Order: sequence, then C-alpha cells, then structure tokens
Amino acid sequence: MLYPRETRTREVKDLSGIWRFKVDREGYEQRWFEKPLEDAILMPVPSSYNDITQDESIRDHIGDVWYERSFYIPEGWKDKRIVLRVGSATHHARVFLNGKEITQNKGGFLPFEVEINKFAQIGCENRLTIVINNILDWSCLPPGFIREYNDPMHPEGYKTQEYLFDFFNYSGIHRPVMLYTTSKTYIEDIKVETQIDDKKGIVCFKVVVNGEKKDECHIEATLYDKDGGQIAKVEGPEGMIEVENAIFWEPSNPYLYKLNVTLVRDGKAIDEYYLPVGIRTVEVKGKRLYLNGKPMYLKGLAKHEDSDIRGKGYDPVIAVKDFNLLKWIGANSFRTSHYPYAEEILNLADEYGFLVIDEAPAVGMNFFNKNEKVFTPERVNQKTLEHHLEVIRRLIARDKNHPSVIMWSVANEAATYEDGAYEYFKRVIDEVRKLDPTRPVTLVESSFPDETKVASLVDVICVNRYYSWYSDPGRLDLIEFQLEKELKRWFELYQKPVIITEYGADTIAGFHSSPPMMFSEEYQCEMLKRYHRVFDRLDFVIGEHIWNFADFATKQEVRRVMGNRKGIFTRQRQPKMAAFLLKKRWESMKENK
Ligand code: E9O
Repeated sequence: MLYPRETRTREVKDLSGIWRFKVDREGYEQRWFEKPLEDAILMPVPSSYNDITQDESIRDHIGDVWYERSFYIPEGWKDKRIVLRVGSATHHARVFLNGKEITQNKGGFLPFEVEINKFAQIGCENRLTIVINNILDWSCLPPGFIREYNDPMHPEGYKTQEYLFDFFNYSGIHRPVMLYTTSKTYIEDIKVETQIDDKKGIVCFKVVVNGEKKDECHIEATLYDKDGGQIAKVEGPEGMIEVENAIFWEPSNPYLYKLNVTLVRDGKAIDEYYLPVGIRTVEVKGKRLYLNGKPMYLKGLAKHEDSDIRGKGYDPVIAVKDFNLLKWIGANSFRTSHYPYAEEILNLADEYGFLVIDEAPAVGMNFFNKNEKVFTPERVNQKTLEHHLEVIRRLIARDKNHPSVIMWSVANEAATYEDGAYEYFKRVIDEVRKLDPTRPVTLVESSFPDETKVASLVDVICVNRYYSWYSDPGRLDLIEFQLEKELKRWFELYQKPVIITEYGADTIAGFHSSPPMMFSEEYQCEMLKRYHRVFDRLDFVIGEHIWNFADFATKQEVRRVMGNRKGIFTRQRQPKMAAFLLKKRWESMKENK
C-alpha cells in the first residue's frame, strides 16, 4: 500500500480540518447517514475526540460517534481514479458517501482506502460520513471487553470498557483523511529491498500495476541521488539497480535516494509515483545486530502517540518536536509501542535517521488459559489470531519500504508462559518471516527466561523489566544483583542478543528527594544508572530503550497520577533530570556501545 503523494500525474487533497461530530444515540435506526447531521458539534481531524470538549460523557463514551464533512471534487478529476484514504480510525469504522455505505474497517492503527468513483459527484459537493466505534473485544487488537455490572451498587445496564493495556483508549479519526487521484491504470504497489556488496549498493524493486488495459503499459524505474542526479534507468515491473560507491543509510547519515516509477502507455506517462530509498541492510548474527555490516547499539526510548488535548491525533508540531528531542538527547532508535504509528512519523524517522522497532497493536494479551482473577470469561482465541495475522499483513504491506524500520515486534508482554502461547506466536511469527525475510522479528517479553515458551521463535530477546519498581519497590540496592542474574540467564538459555525494551520509574517532575525515594527525579536517575552499569558489563546486551519518552494518558486508576509518569520528558515535552543524564551517557557512547 502506497502513501499518497503528489506527482506530475497524481493529486492529493487533504480533508483534515474541522468536521461535524455527534455522539450516537440511535444513529443507524434513524439513518443519520442519509442527511446532514443535526445538532452536530465541531471536531478537529485528526485528533482523538475525548479531550476536545468539556463533557466527560464524550470523553468516556462507549460506542459509536459520527463524523461528517463535505468536500468538492474538481471537474478536472473526471477521468481519474479517485481514492479516499483514512490514515486511521480508532477502532472500527463505517464510511458513507452521499448516504451510501462505501467501506468498513476493523483495527484502529492502520490505514484503509476505497475507490469512490462510483459514489462520488464530480464537480459538486459530496457528503462524507464516518461512523467510529471504540468497543474492544477479544477479536480485536488490542483486545478488551465490556464489563456489565449486575449488582445492587450500579444502576441497571451500567457497563464499562475494560482493557489490560496501560494507555487511555483514545478514539476518533487519528490520522489524516485524504483524497488522491491516479490514472485508471495505476501503480498499485512498489516493493524495494536493498543489499550491499562492499561499496556497491543494490536496489531491487518490484512494481504491481492494476486497472484497465494494464497489459498495454510498460514501466520505467529511475533512481536519483539526493541532488536529483540520475543514477540509472531500467524498464520492467521488476529489476535491480546497482549504485557504485553508494552512500548507505544510517543514523549518522540518513541518506535517501529517490526511486521514480513511471507507467507509460503509447509513449505517454500516465501514472507516476516516487519512493525515498535508503540503502541499508540489517542482520542479527551471534551476539550482535548489524546495520550495513557494522555492529549497532540501540539507544532510545519506547514512545506513545500521545499529547495534551490531541490525544492520539497526529500533529506535525508534536511530531517534529519529538524528533528534535530524540536528537537532542542522543538517541538513535525507538519502538512504536504499542501499535503501528502514523506513516508520517515513519517518513520522518527515515529522514532523521532513527532505527525503529515497528510493533503490532498486540498488547494486553495477558492470558491464554488462566488468570481467573480477571473478570472476563473470554481469552485470546481463534478470532484474535485471525485478526492478528491480518494486522501483520497490513502492517508489513504499509511499512515494508521504510529504511528506518529495522525489526518487527509482533506483541508486547503477552502471557508467553501459558499453554497455547507457542502455537499462537509460531503462526504469527511464521507469517512475518514469510512476508518479510529481510528483517529480524521479536516479541517483547515481560516473562522470565525459564518460563517463556516463545523465546526460541525470535531473533532478538526483548525484555521489559522493572526491578525496584513493580518488584521490590524502593530497593535500588537490588537492581544490579537481580538484573545481571536474569540477563545472563537469557543469554545462557537462548544465545541471542538482548535489548531491554522497557525499564523506568514513575517520576513526578519537580519531586525531589535525597536519598532518592520513589517518584522523585533523583530516584529515576539512580535507577537508570544502576541498570546502565549492568548493560555496560554484558556484551550480549545490544540496546536500551527507556520506558517512556514522555508522560502519557492512561485510564483512571489508583496507580496512576494523571497518567503514567515514567516519561523522561513531561507530557508537555520538558526534560526531567533523567533526560540530562541520558544525554550525557548517549552522546559519549560509541555507535557500538
Ligand atoms: C507496558 C507498558 O505499556 N509495560 C508496563 C508499563 C508500566 O509502566 C506500561 O505502561 O506499567 C510495565 C509492565 C510491568 C510488568 C510488571 C511485572 C510485575 C512483577 C512483580
């Protein structure tokens, strides 16, 4: 799936802006899609709707909400193929154009698109309605369940949405909605893989063409350097371009070439698309991760798509600020915990030169067959698996060409010690390897080395660990003893490199304490220092990702003080003391530790 781009044959129209919005009471029965919404309020797109109004019933709404806006299709588009593309709608969407349903989507973190020529009015106003539903069950990723309270302390029919992941269940149209055009015969997909042979870079590409009379067309692929200088031009739907003395893509020099693909019929360019290309290889061998044949150490943080007011809505202001902070602090990588991020973020990661662990939205999968304390009869089941496989296919289809994406993570903190976990994740990981043999695969664990059943399936062991926080709280003195013992055990059992994908402490900016106490800035610093001493002693540790980049919103509960406070930055992106400690450490570290 290609990200919408303007070229000499394609136009893009961004429908971001102010939409009309209404919380559903009986929308479908009253056929709200047939005419303009009555009594609608205004809602910005992209954004989560939850924090925009002053109304707590909107913030905590469970069920459908309606979004609507009108747009014009220019006369000039009449011979074009017109596609509507929604960057993401969290979690389920039904889309109507001029009162007719044109598509549905399940899954809140990946784009979907639909050709609208049959339904659209060219040269006139069109009414677009998107109904979004935020209910999670065990056929969704992430999973969740509705809790019904049949007890005397709750009014009849009282229910809440429950979920086992630690971020607020924001909902809405979170990413740009765009219209774009192609010719009726069009470039549907391009896949690029790169290899390195000494100083030479090799760019292999494959183009999929679709639409009427596609057999009468031929393809021209041209590779340009950064300054627009042509390197080579080849013909055909697949091919290979060699770049002598190539500049390889890496964090210290994220050099991007440009692959231009043109579809030609009767000597005329009818469709054109281009793709930024970073020439790089990734490989895991022995105790190491290699980028372009050089061992790499990952310094960075796990993030969230989260900010004040916008919730999970994509905002270029926040995005660029975050990349500036990542650069400032000396990081070279991050994980898209716990779901695929906006494509705009990955485009920036390619450009800024960050190494990304790209994660599926599989979080809160805390049990397969036990844990009776959790009040739901349901568990991970066949439907969860089917959806998981579908999400993996769509994730790889979307992100396969990004040089920044160096590893796939299929899940976070699943109950990998339970029966069924191995069979489940074998299916998922096999699917990833089939679709993309070029990148390593991981599953982020919170299980212990002797209890997990899935470690044999992954290329890199990724572990989240909270010594002196969730276990032995306040016992900084135990960190080195416990952590070193555990990490050595991982290596002893599996002989694979290890990344610590989460470690950290809730820290309220401005709380101070000496000697350090939990929640103070000193405690966060002291904890990190002790973890780092262990990482520095172990040569199979190939990365450290702190939890979390910034404080973020969660559901309301007694362990959370206005959200999770493990950020190195506040939610407003101001540094805590630990940010300076990390900056010092990371700036003085070599690429390979
Ligand atoms: C997932 C992340 O989304 N990992 C959690 C983070 C946290 O701050 C959360 O925000 O809570 C930590 C998981 C901790 C596992 C606890 C193990 C307890 C052992 C006694």
